[in-house]
Amino acid sequence: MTISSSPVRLSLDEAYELSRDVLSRNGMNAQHAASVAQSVVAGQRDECQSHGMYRLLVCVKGLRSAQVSGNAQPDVFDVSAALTRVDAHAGFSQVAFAAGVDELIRKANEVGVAALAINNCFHFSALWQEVEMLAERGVAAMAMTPSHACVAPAGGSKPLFGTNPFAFAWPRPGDFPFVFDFATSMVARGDIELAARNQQSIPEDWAIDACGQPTRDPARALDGAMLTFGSYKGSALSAMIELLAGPLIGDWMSFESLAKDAGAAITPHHGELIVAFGLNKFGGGDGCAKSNLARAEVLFHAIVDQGARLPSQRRFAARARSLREGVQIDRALFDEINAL
Ligand code: NDP
Ligand code: PYC
Repeated sequence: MTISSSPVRLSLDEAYELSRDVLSRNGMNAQHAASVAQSVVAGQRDECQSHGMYRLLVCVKGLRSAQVSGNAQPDVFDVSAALTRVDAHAGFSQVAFAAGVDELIRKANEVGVAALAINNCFHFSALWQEVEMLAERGVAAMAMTPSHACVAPAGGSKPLFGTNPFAFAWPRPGDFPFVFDFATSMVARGDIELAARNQQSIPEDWAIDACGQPTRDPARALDGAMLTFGSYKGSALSAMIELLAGPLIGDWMSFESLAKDAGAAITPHHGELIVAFGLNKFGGGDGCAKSNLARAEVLFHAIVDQGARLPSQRRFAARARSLREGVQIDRALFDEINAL
């Protein structure tokens, strides 16, 4: 028998059906399975490997641990004219976001600025998915969330912060929105996990080992502490995310999420904060939104005109490729997913 190690190519529909089936067979209801499958396939489609179908492994681990609910029905609370809160009841963040997003947009357009606080969710997804969708629906938006403690504050050597991503999107009429989305660590932890799976070394400035020494070994990095990007600047941003998407919204910080995990190594359990801005209320009101958007275009063109690229352009190009050709998955990962 020949054992193939070549990557597997799937159409987007096949990737979605496989992901949804794996999640359903492991206890998710139809709504959860559809929402989470859509999210991991979007990651795979945009060639964000660390937040693509690889995440099915940890999703299933969480479902099997019975700590994650695959059938929670989120509750939506109309807290004030500008604030909506969703209790995910220990379900995945994607389902909670879907429950609150319409209210967030409505309030941002009515008040000018609005927030969606998601509590009590298991969170693993890339944040661009949410802010990009918000910008496509006409509002500017930012999102942030903690994770599990695995990043040392600048100047320290022990895991305290999560990889704490921050994402922002701005609508561009007739084009993809302007979107950036980054971990406040040097890189997402998922990329170090993938390097460990593939036995690849990592750059020396990503992490330190358990003795506080720089390391290129992903396994040692996972046992040690990751580093923030931009030294003390990324460190301060990461702390801000802990505060705004933690105590401000009454939810766990990364070190608390990790303590609750108690070695189970499942998806982090905490909250998320999303803020949206209604362009029709700021900058002179409704009549000025169009010309304000046009002025923003001058900035984007000036970036590109000097040879720089806009964030997310790699992703959008990958998306176009995947829509044409389907997605490619590492054979070992494909086999592991099938075994689930
Ligand atoms: P990257 O460093 O790969 O990319 C960060 C951003 O910078 C992207 O928007 C990227 O766009 C853009 N970018 C990259 N290179 C350039 C360039 N040369 N010029 C302009 N823009 C550029 O991402 P990270 O490793 O920091 O994070 C990866 C993902 O992990 C994020 O989506 C994040 O949400 C997710 N994550 C989720 C967590 C969670 O708890 N849920 C925790 C941590 C991370 P492009 O994609 O087009 O390259
Ligand atoms: O890749 O850093 C990461 C991550 C943490 C939680 C989800 N993704």
